[in-house]
Amino acid sequence: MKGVVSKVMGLYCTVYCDAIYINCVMRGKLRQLIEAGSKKFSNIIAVGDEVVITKLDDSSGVIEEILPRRNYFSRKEKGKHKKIDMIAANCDCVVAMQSFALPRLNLRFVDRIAVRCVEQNIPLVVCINKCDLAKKGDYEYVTGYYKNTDVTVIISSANTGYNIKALKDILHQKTSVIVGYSGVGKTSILNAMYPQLSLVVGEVSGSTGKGKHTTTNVSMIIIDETTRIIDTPGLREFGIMDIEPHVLGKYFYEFDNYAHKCSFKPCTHDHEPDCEIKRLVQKGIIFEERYISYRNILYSLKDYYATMYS
Ligand SMILES: Nc1nc2c(ncn2[C@@H]2O[C@H](COP(=O)(O)OP(=O)(O)OP(=O)(O)O)[C@@H](O)[C@H]2O)c(=O)[nH]1
Ligand SMILES: [Mg+2]
Ligand SMILES: [Zn+2]
Repeated sequence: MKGVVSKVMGLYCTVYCDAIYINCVMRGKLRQLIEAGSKKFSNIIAVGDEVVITKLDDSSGVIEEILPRRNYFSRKEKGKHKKIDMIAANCDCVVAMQSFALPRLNLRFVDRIAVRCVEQNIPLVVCINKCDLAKKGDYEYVTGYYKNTDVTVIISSANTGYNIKALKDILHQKTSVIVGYSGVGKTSILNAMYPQLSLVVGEVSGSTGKGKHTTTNVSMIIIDETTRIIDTPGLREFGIMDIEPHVLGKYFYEFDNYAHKCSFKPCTHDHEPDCEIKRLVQKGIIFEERYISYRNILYSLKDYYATMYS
């Protein structure tokens, strides 16, 4: 039988199959793979993976096979021994969530998530929550930041209900994964969209503005047969250290359309003369802060690759 992994706990997974959840263990050969340690990934199975299972008499099951993935949403932090963490597999949409305050906005974090989404060809929705706490000019800033990109920006409030229906409509009939810092309201927004869920939400510390990592597991919530949402624990960092510096520009939506006009090919839009991207920044067509963020990521990748190969 075929099913989809809704939760992973070590060698055990919950698999949603024929409208029920089945606790499954992995077949020995898959376990050996895990124990041997995959070279590239820290995990070999992720929430969202489609699997073939055999049901056992006691209503548990065995995972026989992991089916090929359409895509996977992952991160890779700095460090020689750090592997790629697969956060979720087979996603139609990534929702990168932030809040206007508590914790405060940091779009550079979202930029790295955006790079991953372009690389994996997964549409990105940037949801900025807690708009009830926004200050004057905040809305304009976030919408300006992603102008001329393929990103959909939604400003929301789980507390007041603002734009909850709009987000719900976007996520309808898709498998989406919601990611972001702890405390931005990922679980709260799920409850606001689907009050019947009554998921547990947490406090944000008044002194640091940080969340308390209330959600502790990646888990898929099956809304109906076609709408699935993956809630994730708060991320402190989102690394993309597996991306080589010279290809980074390809993963910035609004750069890639114009890069053919740069004199240097490939151009990293940094030190090279006669660069179209730098011209567009000057003309205000590319938002300057996005360009600064790009250079920031570029330098961190260059530094990292230099130390890796020295
Ligand atoms: N003012 C305001 N507070 C909100 C809003 N949405 C959520 N919160 C509050 O933010 C806090 C954290 O919410 P959670 O939904 O637990 O955040 P989370 O992103 O799921 O956090 P983790 O599970 O720790 O990653 C709670 O106290 C919520 O009540 C909002 O729109 N406005
Ligand atoms: Mg949560
Ligand atoms: Zn260039």
